[in-house]
Amino acid sequence: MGMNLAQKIIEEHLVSGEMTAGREISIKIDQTLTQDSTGTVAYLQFEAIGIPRVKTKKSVAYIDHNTLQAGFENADDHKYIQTVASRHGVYFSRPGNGICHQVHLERFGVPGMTLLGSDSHTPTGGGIGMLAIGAGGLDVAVAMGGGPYYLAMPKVCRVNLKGKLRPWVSAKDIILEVLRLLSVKGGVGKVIEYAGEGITTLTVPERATIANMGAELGATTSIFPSDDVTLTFLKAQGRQEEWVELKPDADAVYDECVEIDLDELAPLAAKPHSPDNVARVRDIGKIKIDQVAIGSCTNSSYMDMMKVASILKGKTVKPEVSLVIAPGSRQVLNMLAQNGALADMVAAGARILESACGPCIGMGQAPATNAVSLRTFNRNFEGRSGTPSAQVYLVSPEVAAASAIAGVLTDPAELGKIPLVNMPDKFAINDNMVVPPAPEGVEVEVIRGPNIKPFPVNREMPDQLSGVALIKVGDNITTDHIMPSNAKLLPYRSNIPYLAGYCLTPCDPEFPKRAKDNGGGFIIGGSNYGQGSSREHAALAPLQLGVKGVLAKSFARIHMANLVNSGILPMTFADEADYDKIENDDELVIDDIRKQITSGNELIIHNKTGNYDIKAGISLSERQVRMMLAGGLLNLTRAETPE
Ligand code: MIC
Ligand code: SF4
Repeated sequence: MGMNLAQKIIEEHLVSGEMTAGREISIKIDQTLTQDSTGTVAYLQFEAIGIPRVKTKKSVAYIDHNTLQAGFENADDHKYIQTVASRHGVYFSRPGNGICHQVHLERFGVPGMTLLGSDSHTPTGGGIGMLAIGAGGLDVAVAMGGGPYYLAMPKVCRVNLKGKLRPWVSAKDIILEVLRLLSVKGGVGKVIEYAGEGITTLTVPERATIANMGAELGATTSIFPSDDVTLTFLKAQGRQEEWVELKPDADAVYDECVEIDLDELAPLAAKPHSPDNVARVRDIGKIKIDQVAIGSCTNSSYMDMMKVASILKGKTVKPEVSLVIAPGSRQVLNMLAQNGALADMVAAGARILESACGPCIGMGQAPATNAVSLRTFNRNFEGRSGTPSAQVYLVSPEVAAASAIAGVLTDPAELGKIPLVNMPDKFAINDNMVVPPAPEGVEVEVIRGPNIKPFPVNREMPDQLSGVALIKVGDNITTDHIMPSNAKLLPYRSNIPYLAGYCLTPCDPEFPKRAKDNGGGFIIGGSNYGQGSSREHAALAPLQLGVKGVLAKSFARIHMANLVNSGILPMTFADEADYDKIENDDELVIDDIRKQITSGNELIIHNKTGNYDIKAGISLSERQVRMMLAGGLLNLTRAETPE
């Protein structure tokens, strides 16, 4: 029986386990990446593990999220990351060098290698044929130390692309179509593997756009083959020697198949407030817009920017619209500056931002009250832009630029003939903003600012878990709800005690106080609880507040792993009708919890207030059970690492 591409790479990296879907496996990690908003805690954890030098083939620390320096905090964190990276063998990509995923694709990604990143959009590397996975910072810290990465063996879903995109339809529309078909839960437990004649028409950056936003499907990752198109890209990046051909066997077997006819696609948009709320731009109609933001790790490549520049050339942005553009990397920005495209953008009235995440994570450019904002980004969760009343639509760069000129949501086909934009034969290569680690790391002094506080570590699991139901939330709660991130809060990513004061406040402003007053307790969730980012702060902040367990209808992959890593018990309703019965402030008791979680995959929770029992499922591997008993991954790693 033939193997698909995901299986081939997994097999080549398999450290333990059986490659049966759903079973726990562990794989060797070749490369890691961190960014600054998850990086500080990841490196604090790496230091706590106590391994002097990273053991990966390449580890890179990027500064791209917390670049707004309204106080000393972010700059202090950057200094910490720079020095800790140098000491322990990690390359450091300086602020201004670009968004981690874009830069990694350009300069470091290697087909066939595994990449683990402390950011949920790490799967962008799938565009170049990597098995690239997003994870919590602690998992990345363990991988930097040479430990394998544990995950459930994914199912593999083949997305067959037929035909060729029509003019003005772009890679963003392909992934929006996949989201429309599969939904934000549709990828959970799966790798999305792209195949079919249609992929040969897509460049590596276009493939990366698609792989990137596979994160919004909840997928473990997404991957494209490594073919001639990949070779052309690597050549243009001066890295052709890193190319290998990678493809599925001709008789490869897949768990699921979906087909998309590229000729049929039209420009699409994800409407507020979910990336799968997708409709045709023409069907949504010419709604008036207030802001257009172009950039992010989804759509900030050279080609994306060139398309935008050619649409803007000689035009003026509507007076009612604020257009901001953040090219994804310094390489892109440099090339735009050299060939004059940047001047076309500026002349049209675009506000140019530095090459960083910026507005995508609410770091500036929060829209006006009730504003309609078109963004080429990947997430439009309510409030993520920094303005709770804003209406954010996710679109392609072509739709964004055409709309900025028109002042209303516009199908770019109305502009007529599509401008010709070609992939360059050679990108402008200059790695002088990547600082290699010190050869003798021990001599580097790690500089820690006053905002860096110790992160919480759980205790061994007691025999009984008890506490009140502190909050009951609905379906698809994102990590942006659990641990909001915006320009005001991001500087506190290395100060969990402070950050915890904002935990779950978009759902209930009183949550942190109630958790503290009750000495912790339980969170009751709906389905797909914890979708979105990889931030382990969404587990560490609840831990800081004494949360002991989360009882939900289902969980998103990375968040569930982060809960277990923190020693917070994720449980699912055996009977979803119990979700309706349970109420805020109900007192819950789980007796003999150590025994219950060791002996099976179901446990009994007693609702003392209602005087009834609830059956809950626990889906933990044998290793995760040990982790829960030890009070989290750090405790387990310390306990199981020989002196
Ligand atoms: C995001 O897009 O939500 C982030 C900010 O990049 C996060 C990481 C973080 O919270 O720091 C992610 O996607 O993992
Ligand atoms: Fe940065 Fe946005 Fe990409 Fe997250 S999704 S890495 S915030 S650009």
